Amino acid sequence: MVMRPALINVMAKAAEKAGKGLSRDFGEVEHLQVSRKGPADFVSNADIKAQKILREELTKARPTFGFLGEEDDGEADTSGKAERWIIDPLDGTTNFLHGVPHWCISIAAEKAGEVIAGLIYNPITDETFWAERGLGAYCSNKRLRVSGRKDLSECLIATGLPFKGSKKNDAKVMKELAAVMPKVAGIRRAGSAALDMAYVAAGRFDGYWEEGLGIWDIAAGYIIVKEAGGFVSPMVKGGNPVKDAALIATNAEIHDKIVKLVRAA
Ligand code: LIP
Repeated sequence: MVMRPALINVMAKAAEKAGKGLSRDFGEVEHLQVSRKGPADFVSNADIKAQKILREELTKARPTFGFLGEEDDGEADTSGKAERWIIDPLDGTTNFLHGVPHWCISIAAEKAGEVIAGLIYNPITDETFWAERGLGAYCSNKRLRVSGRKDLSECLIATGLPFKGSKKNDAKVMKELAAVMPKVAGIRRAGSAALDMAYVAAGRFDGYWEEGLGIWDIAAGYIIVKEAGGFVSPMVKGGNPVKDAALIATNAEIHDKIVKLVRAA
């Protein structure tokens, strides 16, 4: 039995409480697909309710932390705080909206501008991916290690593709896809950046790249991949993968090859 650090226990407790509400709401979404307006407003409310629960629980446990959540619309309370939470209460929103059971809650703790701990909770599979700087990465109680695949032709790579209204450079993403796709065993666009990164840490994906994200999508995944022995680079040389919310995350063996293909596209 792995002894989880106190900070991780705080994050896990908050995620599990918010996850209960989201799981209940997710059960409702299927019935709403046929409604004239569809479940968009219902899902938006579910997202906001989850963030409210997370904010209450995390602030109760660590009152000195600032809070940056995806649903804050600029009300980020992080000014002058040495430590802050970076939260995506529902990552994989479009999956959730369509009743696709692949979404999660992502919580990162940042101290002096560096991510020091991350937790990604998937209520559908009851998997809690977590890591704290220097203590390794875990899925529930199982130690996580990235895959050992070296041959790109055997690798499964995830990414995020453009969609109406996304903040991506569509033409560049299509060039990246054209560069990577023919060299690998498969590409997956699963719809949750946080789970994509958790899967790299777990060795399920050998690599992942995406741009045009929010810091809340990838902050937790960043530390989990690194503590699982993976490498994370910015999309643009000299950038910051977390602050830019545009990154390439892979196992240790294929990193340089994937970075070269994506950056040169
Ligand atoms: C989503 C990411 C996904 C990305 C979408 C969106 P959300 O996060 O997980 O990978 O392609 O643009 O950012 O909006 O579901 O929290």
